[in-house]
Amino acid sequence: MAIVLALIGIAAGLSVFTAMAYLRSSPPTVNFASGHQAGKPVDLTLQTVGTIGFGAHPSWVSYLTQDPGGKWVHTTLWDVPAHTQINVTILQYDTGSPLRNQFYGQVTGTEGGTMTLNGTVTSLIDSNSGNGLGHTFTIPTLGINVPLYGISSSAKNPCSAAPCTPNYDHNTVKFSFVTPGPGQYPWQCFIPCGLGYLYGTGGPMQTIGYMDGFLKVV
Ligand SMILES: [Cu+2]
Repeated sequence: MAIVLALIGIAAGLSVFTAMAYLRSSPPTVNFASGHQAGKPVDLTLQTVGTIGFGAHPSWVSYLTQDPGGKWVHTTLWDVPAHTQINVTILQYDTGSPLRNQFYGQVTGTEGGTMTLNGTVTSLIDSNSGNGLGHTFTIPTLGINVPLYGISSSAKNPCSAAPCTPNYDHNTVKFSFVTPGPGQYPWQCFIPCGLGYLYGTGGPMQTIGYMDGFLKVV
């Protein structure tokens, strides 16, 4: 009886430990803040892909982050310095669709209220024409929204697994913004791109490392 009880106790302990380890696990944070010289802008390069192709959910859409060494990391968490200009480049490899809420077709909160889409200055995308939007880059608490134009659904050379390289069909979006004081600012995509989940808003739309993350201003 004592041995059986001890074994049950050990099994219960292991189950709790495993569950906690899972809950503790989180994508890594890419550090753009340490060694930063005051007054210098920070370059933040991201990509958005239709299928990540590896990890726990290989079929999910995702963002990826390029670390300062140039390596692509599957994460949406960044440490950035306060009161600093962030020059963002997003390589958008996914197809698009019309928006449910046209509000997210506007560029807001960026320097000049604009972005460049493949080099052309733009402040609005009409998602009902052309390829529609693949994703958005949105930081609600800072009023920042940037719509990411989709690639053509008949693109000849789409990327099927991340990290994608620029020889695959993509759109290049660039914009800048200035970080506020220290704090954690959640950001996310507002296109319901969680295919196969209720209203497209589950799965990758609810998971840090895929379609949402934190701008950690330090
Ligand atoms: Cu998305």
